[in-house]
This record gives sequence, C-alpha cells and structure tokens, in this order.
Amino acid sequence: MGTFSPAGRRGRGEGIWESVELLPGRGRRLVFDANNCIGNRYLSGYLDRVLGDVVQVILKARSCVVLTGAGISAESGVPTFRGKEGLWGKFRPEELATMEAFMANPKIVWEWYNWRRDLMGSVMPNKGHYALVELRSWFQRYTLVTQNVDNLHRLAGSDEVLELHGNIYRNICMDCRQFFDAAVEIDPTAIPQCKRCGGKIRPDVVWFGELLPSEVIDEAFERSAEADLFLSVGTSALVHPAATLPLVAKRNGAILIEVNPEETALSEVADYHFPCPSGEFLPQLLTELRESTCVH
Ligand code: BJW
Ligand code: ZN
Repeated sequence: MGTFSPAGRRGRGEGIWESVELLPGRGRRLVFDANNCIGNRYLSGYLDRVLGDVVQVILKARSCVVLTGAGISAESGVPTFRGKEGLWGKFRPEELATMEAFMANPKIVWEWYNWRRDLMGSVMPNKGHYALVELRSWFQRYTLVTQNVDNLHRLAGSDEVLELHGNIYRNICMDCRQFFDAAVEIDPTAIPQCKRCGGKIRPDVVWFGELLPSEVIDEAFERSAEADLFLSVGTSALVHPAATLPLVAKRNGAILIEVNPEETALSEVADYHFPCPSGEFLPQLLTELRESTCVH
C-alpha cells in the first residue's frame, strides 16, 4: 500500500513537501502551503494518483469510522486546544477542564464555558462537516465519532454522532444527573443549582480524569474494531481513550487515513497522511468519488 508521505522518511515538523522532495524526479523542495494544498499544480498529478488510490479503498470498504477533533471546526472559527493559536496556549487545562478546577473556582470555569458557548453558537459548520454528511452514503456502515462538544456535525446534518466528550449545549446536575439544556439561565456570578435537588449544575462535557460516557465509548471501540477504513480528521491524537480508536482499527486490519495539516503521533502509523485542512481535502475527496462512479 503506497502512502502519501512515506513513514520513516521525514522528521517531525517537516511535513509532506519534505517527502515530496524524495520522490523520483522531483528535486525541488516546495514550501508547504496548507491553504493551497489541493490546488497546488506542481503536485496535482501525484495528489491525483494518491487520491485515486484512496477512492479505490473507499469503494471497496464496507464499514467506515471517522474520528474528528477540534481541527475540523477550525475553519468554522472555533479555536483548537493545542498548537500556537490553541486554547491551551492561553489557558491552563488543569485550571479549566478538571473537576478540581470546577470545585475550586466554578465561576471562572462557568465564564469560560459561557464564552465558548457564545462563540460556538455564532459559527456555522464548514465544508468539512458537510462532506462528512455526504461521505456516509458510500458505506454500508458508517460511524461518526467526535471529540468535539460544539454540535457542528449535527448542525451540518449528521444525525448519528458519537460524542465522546459530551456537548457544550447540555448541562447536568452533579448530584441527581438531571440534564438541562443550555437555555437554562446561568448566572455568571453564582454556581447554577438544580431546581430538583439543589445540586451544582455543570456543563455536560468530559474533563481530564473523568470517564467518558460508557455506552458511547464502548460503541466507538466496537465500530472501530470492525471497520475496514478509519479516517482521523483534525485531531492531535494525544487524548485517550479517543486516541486509541484509530490504533484499534488499524490493529484489526483497517486502512488508516489521517487528514491534518500537521504531523501527529498517528502520522507514522497511518497508511495515508493528507497534510491538508479538512475543509479543503474532504470536499475534494467527495468530488473524486463522484467522478469515479460517473457513467460517461
Ligand atoms: C486541522 C485544521 C484543519 C488545525 N483541518 N486539521 C492513556 C495514556 C496517557 C494518558 C491517559 C490515558 N488514558 C487516559 C489518560 C489521561 C487523559 C489523557 O489522555 N491525557 C493526555 C493529554 C496525556 N485522558 C482523560 O483524562 C480522559 N479520561 C479518561 O481516560 O478516564 C479514565 C482515566 C482517568 C484517569 C486516569 C486514567 C484513566 C478524559 C479526556 C477528556 C478530554 N477533555 C477535553 C475537554 C472537553 C470539554 C471541552 O471542550 O471543554 O477534550 S481536553 C481537549 O482535548 C478536548 C478535546 O476533545 C481533546 C482532544 O483534542 P483535539 O480535538 O485533538 O484538539 P487539538 O487542539 O489537540 O488538535 C487539533 C488538531 O487539528 C491539531 O493536530 C491541528 O494540527 C489540527 N488542525 N486546523 C484539519 N483546518
Ligand atoms: Zn439535581
């Protein structure tokens, strides 16, 4: 199986154009331009061939799992966590995304979530989200798993989404586990309290050190283990157990495709790594698929 960026032939941070330099007959090093990944004319012949391979993989696959992370929503304007512009560059995760942080300073944690809710509520799904809705129709079995809490997959039209880390638009009572939707009035100066039992209300998201919803993560593992094809899109693949899913799929024989402008811990084991923004790459992949089955 050919790989777009052959594993073991590049150093961390060098990216696809470094490996392109190693291709026979291509002596020139190109500057990586993530915003013009698909449109790069110099590479288009090579990219076409690799996309052609991936189209064949998709046409043969029956069962596909897609795992998304913050990167798929980046082109909608939702900040990622890691990286230069990421949230964790400005805020400390242990002060915002742990139960200890919430108990020590619920007001700050609530302010942070209110700010993110407002931001996420003001953006729209992008072409990457919509492409994943259409991709569904190419498989007998298709499972969309997301680490994101922003609801953008559902807004784009993906009705079955396994949300591993919860949903920012839901709140939950820490004592009686009653759910509240985000419309519940959150007074930023006080910790919201459950009307039923008086317990503290928190956002229904998964913080570090907390268990993921068991039925959701169990289903994600089952589907990954039986997948023929696994797409990892826009995730740094650092946070477990989500980061284990592609490895389980690969170990059970799935073809692993990664879409991420940067290299990740997964890039070395992926069969294909497309160092492209997902909002560009995924629609292009759909175009190739449609064209490949077009009767002329
Ligand atoms: C683009 C792009 C474009 C940019 N197109 N791409 C095993 C080993 C080691 C540690 C652990 C382990 N098992 C458990 C742990 C501990 C911990 C963990 O994994 N820590 C690691 C960081 C080391 N995990 C947990 O605590 C989990 N709980 C658990 O396992 O319970 C059992 C247990 C408990 C205690 C001990 C042991 C076991 C819970 C994890 C909860 C994560 N929560 C958060 C916050 C959610 C709520 C909220 O949003 O407020 O989830 S943290 C944050 O990270 C968020 C994300 O969902 C998650 C993953 O981040 P993601 O999506 O990958 O984003 P980024 O920013 O990292 O990456 C974005 C990528 O996009 C980048 O690569 C860019 O290049 C790319 N990109 N533009 C495509 N246009
Ligand atoms: Zn309650």
